[in-house]
Amino acid sequence: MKCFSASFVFLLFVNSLKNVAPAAANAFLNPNTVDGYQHVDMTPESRSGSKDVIIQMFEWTWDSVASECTNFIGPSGYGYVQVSPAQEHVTGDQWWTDYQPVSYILTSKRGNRTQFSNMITTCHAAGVKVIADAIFNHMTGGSGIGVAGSPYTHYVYPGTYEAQDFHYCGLEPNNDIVDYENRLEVQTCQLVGLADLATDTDDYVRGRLAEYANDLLSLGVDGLRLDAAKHIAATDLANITSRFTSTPYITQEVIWGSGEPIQPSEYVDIGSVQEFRYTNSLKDAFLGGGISSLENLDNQGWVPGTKANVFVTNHDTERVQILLNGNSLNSNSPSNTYITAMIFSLAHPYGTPTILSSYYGFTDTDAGAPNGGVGTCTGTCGRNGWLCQHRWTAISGMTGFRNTVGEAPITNWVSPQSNQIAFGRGSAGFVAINNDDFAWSTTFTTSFADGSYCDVISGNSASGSCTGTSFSVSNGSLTATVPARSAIAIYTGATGAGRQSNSVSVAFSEIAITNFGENIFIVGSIPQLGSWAPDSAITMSSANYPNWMADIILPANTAFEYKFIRKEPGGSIVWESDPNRQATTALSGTQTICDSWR
Ligand code: LAG
Ligand code: CA
Repeated sequence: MKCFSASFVFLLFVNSLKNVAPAAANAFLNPNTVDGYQHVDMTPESRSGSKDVIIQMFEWTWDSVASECTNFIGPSGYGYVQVSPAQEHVTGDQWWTDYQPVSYILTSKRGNRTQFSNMITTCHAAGVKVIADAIFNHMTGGSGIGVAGSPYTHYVYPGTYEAQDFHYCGLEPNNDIVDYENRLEVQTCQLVGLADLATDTDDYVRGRLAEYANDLLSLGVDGLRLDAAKHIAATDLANITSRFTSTPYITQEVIWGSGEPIQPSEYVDIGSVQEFRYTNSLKDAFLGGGISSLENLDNQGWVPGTKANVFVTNHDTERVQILLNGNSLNSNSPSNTYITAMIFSLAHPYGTPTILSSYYGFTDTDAGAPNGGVGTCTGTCGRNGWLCQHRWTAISGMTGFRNTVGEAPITNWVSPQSNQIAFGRGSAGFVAINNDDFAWSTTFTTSFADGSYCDVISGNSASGSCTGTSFSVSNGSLTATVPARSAIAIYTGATGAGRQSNSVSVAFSEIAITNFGENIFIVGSIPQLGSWAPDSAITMSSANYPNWMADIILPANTAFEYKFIRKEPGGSIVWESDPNRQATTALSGTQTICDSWR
């Protein structure tokens, strides 16, 4: 997404070349010799080839991130992992203890300095870059002993900061932020009671924060996510980042709020900015506003796409934090909208997409990582409470799509209804998203060469065949049925014909929190799933609780509907909420379907 800035600079060059001899002008106009624009913004693309997709590995331990880089993340083509904060923090089971730094010793719940360093080496070897979450705005809200053993009190962190290094804004009771329409208050008072560093007046503080960042960079960290950036004046942040010993990718958390004076655009010269208006707009569009409004996102007054870091949800919005203005689609959103919105995000050129990979935790928004923080995934599903969104078929498939289409513009956009959109990316990718409750059958116009392509939403290409649906393109025409509340996507890197066979083995996995004596079953529209009769529902195993699992042989290439039901000790049955879930079996082989109770 450097198109805008590139062509802008290009025009400036053209204007300044009017009096230059033609040969020299051509040399200037060759993009390979016009170096200026290529390095002005450190978007992930410019640091990572075409691989720009970031996975936020929320709360994963360093050892488990390292294994996952080798086993899945690298081979799947993701560009970056964004990991949870590495510095010493306060103790406690809650995930948010990480956002209360005690010292800059690199020991956290997720591992020590050696493990952190090894993770970076291992991920780099797998072709994956690492973004660290760094906290410059504040220290803790109280007193105690940190996870690495450092004692501290609110405002005194021996060896790191003394009381004189903090703001005492004097504008509100307890110096805590109340009024988000007051710039000075947002930047010099305390965010939820957290001791606020004097990043404006205290040169020692600026130097110490740069030293913390430079230590991370010295270990090979490729990028930084700057937590609570809105709470630090952009000029202060620019001073701190100017002291960095290398030029990492930077993404800044500047949560836009209606009526607030501090604007995300103030921070674009420092690096990328997380565009929360995108997050909110996707939620509104997919939950009823209509997705046809999402064609051109670079004209909404948001930060330019070249500077935007975007996501369907992050760790905060998934937990609907009160600190946030508005919220997001989440894995328990209705009608498959969480997945279709992520497909959109990976298909659309606006911004650099981050995919959250997280854990089941919506009933307790404070809950820390399951399984001691050791991330576990099998096949395309999570285990032990983890969701492993980065393993879901559509997400890894669309990452391949994005890597292939690169910066190609949107082509062949159609939207016959407000909840049906389809578009190409140059001649290398094509996606159709149906956010209606009924199937969409039509013939699309694409810029594809004739051939047989794999749908990367229902499967992928393996050994020259498609494990899911395949589509043929002839004279640019693609005739397809896009299932209700789903999508289809093809790209030139995933080709093959579908193989016919009679049956497939489908591994169902449903995350459901149950009480003792309750059991989860699956029931559905086809005889193999009990033809909707609860008495004929298929038992699921709780051996991997809270994943309830069943491997069921189903007829190949068959559309069906299903739901999970909970049978209670007294014999009563609780059904999942409407609508029915829908799926189509693959043409052959095995298939995994991952759901969570709704
Ligand atoms: C961010 N945005 O500006 C993070 O994305 C957000 O997740 C962080 O808040 C916040 N900055 C501070 O880094 C999280 C939790 C808060 C939690 C805070 C500090 O959302 O709930 O506050 O981290 O751990 C917690 C308690 C508060 C308490 C505070 C201080 O929830 O009630 O006042 O700790 O003790
Ligand atoms: Ca501040």
